[in-house]
Amino acid sequence: MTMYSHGSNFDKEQFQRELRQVLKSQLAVIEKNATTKDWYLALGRVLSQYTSMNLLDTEAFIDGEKTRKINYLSLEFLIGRLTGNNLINLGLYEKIEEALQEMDLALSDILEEERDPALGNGGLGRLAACFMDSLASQALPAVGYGLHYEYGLFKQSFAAGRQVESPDTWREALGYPWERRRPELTQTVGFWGHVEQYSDDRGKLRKRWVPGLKVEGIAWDLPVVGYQNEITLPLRLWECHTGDPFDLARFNEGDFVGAQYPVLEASNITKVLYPNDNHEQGKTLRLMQQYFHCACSVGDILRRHLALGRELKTLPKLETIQLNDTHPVIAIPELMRLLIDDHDLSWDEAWDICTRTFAYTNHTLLPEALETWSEGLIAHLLPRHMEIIFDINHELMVKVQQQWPGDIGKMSKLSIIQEGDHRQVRMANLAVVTSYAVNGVAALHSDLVKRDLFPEFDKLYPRKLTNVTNGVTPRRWIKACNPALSSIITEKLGDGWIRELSEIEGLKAFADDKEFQQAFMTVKKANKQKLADWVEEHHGITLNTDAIFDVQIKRLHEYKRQHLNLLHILSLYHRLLNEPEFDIHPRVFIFAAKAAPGYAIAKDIIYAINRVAETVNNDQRLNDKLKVIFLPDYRVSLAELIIPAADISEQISTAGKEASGTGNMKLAMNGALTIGTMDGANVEIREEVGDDNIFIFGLKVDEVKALQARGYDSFIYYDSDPQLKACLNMLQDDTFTPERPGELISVARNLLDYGDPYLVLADFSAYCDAQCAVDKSYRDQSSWAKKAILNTALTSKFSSDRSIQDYANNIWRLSSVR
Ligand code: 73E
Repeated sequence: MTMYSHGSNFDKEQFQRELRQVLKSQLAVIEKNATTKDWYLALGRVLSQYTSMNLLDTEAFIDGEKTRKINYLSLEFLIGRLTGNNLINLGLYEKIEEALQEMDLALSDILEEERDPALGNGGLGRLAACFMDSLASQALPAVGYGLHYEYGLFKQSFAAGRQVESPDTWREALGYPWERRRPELTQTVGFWGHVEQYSDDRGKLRKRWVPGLKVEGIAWDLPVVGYQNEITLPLRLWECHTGDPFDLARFNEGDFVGAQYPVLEASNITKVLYPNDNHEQGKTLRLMQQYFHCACSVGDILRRHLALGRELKTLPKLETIQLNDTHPVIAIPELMRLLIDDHDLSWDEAWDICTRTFAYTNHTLLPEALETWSEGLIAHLLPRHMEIIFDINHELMVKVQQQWPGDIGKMSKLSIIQEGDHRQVRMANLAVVTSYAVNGVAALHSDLVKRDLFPEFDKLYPRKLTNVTNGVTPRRWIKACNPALSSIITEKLGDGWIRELSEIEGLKAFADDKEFQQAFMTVKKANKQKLADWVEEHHGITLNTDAIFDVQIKRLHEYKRQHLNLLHILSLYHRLLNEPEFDIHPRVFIFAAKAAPGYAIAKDIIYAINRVAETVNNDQRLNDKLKVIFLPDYRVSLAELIIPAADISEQISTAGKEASGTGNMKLAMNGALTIGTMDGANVEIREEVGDDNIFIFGLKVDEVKALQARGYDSFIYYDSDPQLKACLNMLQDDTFTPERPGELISVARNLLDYGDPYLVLADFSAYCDAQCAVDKSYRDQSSWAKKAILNTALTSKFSSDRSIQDYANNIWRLSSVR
């Protein structure tokens, strides 16, 4: 068996033969007619033969080891394009590039043909993808479990400045070349129905769930290629298939349409990714997705365990199930059900296994994102699971009574069941009670999880709540997306940093070196030019690469405060036009963000930015000092183009709201300076790079709380700050919407009449001051270069390899299989 890595046993002629063969035999295309797309598909198919073999070999290898395995359960894996990344990790990039060149083909053009698999919304899904890369690259045994959505996150375009959504058919007509269907892994999943009591052979009274409908879960494996180490882990995505389209009983009773209804509902289970980030809607189909995902994944984990002849009681020793937020928490009652009902374990035995198998990561404190499901809905869809949840809650209430005798308040606060007219199941409580470890995703966030979200649980289960600060993979986010930066780093330090990012600290020694500063800034300029060329080609806007490229790229959300950025732009516009003495270094403000389709104010903010951009970009009086561009369809591949070109990274959320952020890490590593609040991982970035190399501003968490407790009144800021007043007034008149005054009024209203829930106005003046400091600082190019170099040199903590090491050491207690 050939293991393809390091490109050591790569045979160029054989590869070229295989490529031509696949083109002709599988795609039915003759070479002289082949389009770049055909070559992309052929290349993907050839390379995926290598990774498929590596995947099966890794699987067999790991099965033979008695180490604990990680099962990473996530409803989202925002993997991005695979071809370029896999080539790098296989160690084949240059070799394939050369082999293709001989055939008159440009690898870079071919790579552009791949559609991003957009199987996630934002940071949470991208984190899961970075973690898989780090698990594979550090040879840790793991499987990623997710869903095989037919449609990923919607495509975004703008019509007259407004967001328009269209479906994302990421697999296109001919399928995605990297995936493999694994029919032998098919799982059966039930829904609805009822619970029966019966006596087993030995006369023991037992329960079983008789589902009203069963569907099939088909496994698709995507290869997660470790960095030049011969390891390939599976990312296993489940696709739902419904079988018999009729409920025969109802059909025979004459209810023709009704008989098909549950099947119609079930056949949509993996149709589409829910497009909400940090917001839960409580839709039945979403719960069905979650359960389908969990039933398939837990079923597969047990299948693997039992197939190796292992006993159930050794499950916690050999498998950990990491829950990526509460979205897969229904896996807990599912495992309890399987252990008790199917495998005849006692409650205590099953509970003991579950409480040593599950670990849970919390990603958000936003109340609208904390999942609760109506008890009635769960009882209807998953009747046995609801019983089990009640039983778990009963035991919890006994424990709470022991800890705080007679304290009804504590009981109602900690209960998994939220009382009220419509009782709700709190998924986070279920997760905390069951899991052996619970972590937040940045130091500040984890402190707030303890202090504000779960103070009582912290008391009830000392040491259970911990922190693992997020990270991003340096393979994709430096090596692959920024080859020019990578080469100058490697020239100075060798290429060890790709595997062990802490080695990049060696750059610190060159921060004052004029020659290296020059090289670093030349790379930055070239990356800005590359972005500018792309923008020119795709959007017809010319960008001045001498300008500061100021970037805010992330989901559109009020708490992320893109509208604070907008207000500052308005203030610059206003001052440039009205204050003859006022001058700035040219600046290009770059936005990219999708808004959830149902999030009206988020869409209004996009519209406002687009209207302002149109006016500002065409105002000749500004002498090219100010440009604003909102790039449509933000996605991983666009991030890979923007991040290397950024001078300034906007991380300006209201303190306490952004759990971590990960774009902040990618941008800093690529030499962008952060302008940010003391929120999420910004706090740790500041700790690493030092105060001189970051622009921190605004209210801190405790100040935000105090201000809100006092009663926040945004009009006070509006009335007392003429600059701010002028900006908000521009949104309310027709400056940006000629002939249609008031079209942007909803944004202003949100900040004034609706109380400014994220304290934009309170932070406005501090933000403008920080931006002023940025402007001043950029004028000294040598000092700026030094700051940028230090950002790259001092952010190795934010490698996802370090995050995974933290999980491995402190939560999973794992060792590498090497
Ligand atoms: O701060 C980010 C964090 O960096 C946080 O908002 C995000 O997770 C990132 C990775 O830890 C996040 N996304 C969601 N919750 N937190 C979420 C919630 C519901 C649906 C989809 C995503």
